[in-house]
Amino acid sequence: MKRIYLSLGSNLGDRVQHLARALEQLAAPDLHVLRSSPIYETEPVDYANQGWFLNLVVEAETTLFPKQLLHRTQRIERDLGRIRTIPKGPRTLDIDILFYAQSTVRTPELEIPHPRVAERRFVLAPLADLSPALRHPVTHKTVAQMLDAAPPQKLQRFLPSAL
Ligand code: GSY
Repeated sequence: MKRIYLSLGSNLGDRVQHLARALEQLAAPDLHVLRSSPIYETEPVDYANQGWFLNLVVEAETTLFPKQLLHRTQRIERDLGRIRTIPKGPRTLDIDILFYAQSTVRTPELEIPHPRVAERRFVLAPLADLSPALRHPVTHKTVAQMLDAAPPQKLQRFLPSAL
């Protein structure tokens, strides 16, 4: 069993429902969701001309290998109606793999830890609610330290938890 952290985001349609359905679909015999963070409403980064996101982070345990996990998360994104239109633009659901135990993966298809984890308050704030002392396997910084150093981004708590 490997401990993993996933970031979920939605900024199209019924955002709470998309996150709730994604959490339901993540739960499986080979993936056990342990905890889900509060939901934050967050201003968009990278592509500003779009609606605000709802974001949360999930802590889970899985027997899936990283590539299998990626394919699982991509299938859930597709099932929830994700259509890739504008790159970095609006989406019903996005699932990013943040950490896979203390492992690193670098392939054209997949990078773990997520390459932008330290820059994204919309990831670090909910992650810090779950595991502030978790360390990045390459920089060895804790989540709390990364959150302190991250660039500004507007966000606020929206709901206590989606579970
Ligand atoms: O990479 C996740 C999709 N995404 C988000 C997001 O989930 N939240 C916010 N606030 N901005 C984002 N920009 C992108 S791309």
